[in-house]
Amino acid sequence: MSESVIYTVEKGVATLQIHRPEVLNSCNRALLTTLRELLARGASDTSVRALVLTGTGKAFCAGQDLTEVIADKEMDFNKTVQDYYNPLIQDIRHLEKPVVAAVNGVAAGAGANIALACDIVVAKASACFIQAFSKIGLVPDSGGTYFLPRLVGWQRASALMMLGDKVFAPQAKDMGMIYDYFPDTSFEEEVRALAGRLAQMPTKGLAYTKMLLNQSFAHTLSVQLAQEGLWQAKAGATEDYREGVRAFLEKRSPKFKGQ
Ligand code: T3D
Repeated sequence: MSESVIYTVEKGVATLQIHRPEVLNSCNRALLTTLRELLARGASDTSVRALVLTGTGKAFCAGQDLTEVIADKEMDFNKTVQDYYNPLIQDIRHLEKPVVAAVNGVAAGAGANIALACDIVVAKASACFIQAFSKIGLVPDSGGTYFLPRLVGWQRASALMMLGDKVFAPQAKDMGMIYDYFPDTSFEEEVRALAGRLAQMPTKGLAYTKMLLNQSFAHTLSVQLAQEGLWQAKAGATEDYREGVRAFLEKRSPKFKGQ
């Protein structure tokens, strides 16, 4: 496992910090492999009930490490995307726990789109998002052409992807690209509070909500209504649901266990 991701667990929250600050946390294959291994660790650790993906230093992630691309003259772009980026995005979307992207600085190229694949995206006020691909003649990947138009609408997505303009966190929030942003000075504290809150919630119910959202845009209303019934049956069979109702009737705060 490469040392380019720092993994810590505290109070039910696993934090994955992308750690190649000298190259703005850009991704090489070793880093992408490690990220997947650590997401799997967080997924299987029953003490972990929420995950945070963030970066060290001044960047969240500057996308693909361009020196790796240049160094490898035989590089097969499709294979890199299929073998490294796509599985990472699928892992995030299918991980049965909430994944928060805590965007601590610039998020460019695949770095921006990895963030957008997460369940809740928050950012430092000074952080920015750049669909940098067009500036080097590439197309957006890592789910960018899927998530961005769904988040901000076709026209904005199209312009951002073609122009590669920098979008700072307040503007990103205004256009619905991210959920919220926090002052730089209190960012870590706010992220801890948000993730800590998620880690106390009914984990299975959140996972089932995520699965429903994953399918939402591909379904008709009637199919999605039917799916809601099926997932509601699973949620209604959890211990946390029983605790939630008991706590409501007893007029006390629930103590969810993620079961
Ligand atoms: O198979 C495939 O490869 C396809 C997959 C593609 C996925 C992609 O993500 S393609 C898009 C790749 N990313 C980019 O094009 C972004 C490149 N970086 C930038 O445009 C800028 O660095 C930023 C706008 C992100 C930040 O600018 P700034 O001025 O704050 O920092 P900087 O001075 O440009 O960068 C600081 C250092 O990080 C610098 O190194 P140095 O000069 O101090 O030795 C720079 O070269 C390095 N760095 C930044 N981004 C990358 C990088 N090194 C390698 N790869 C990078 N992506």
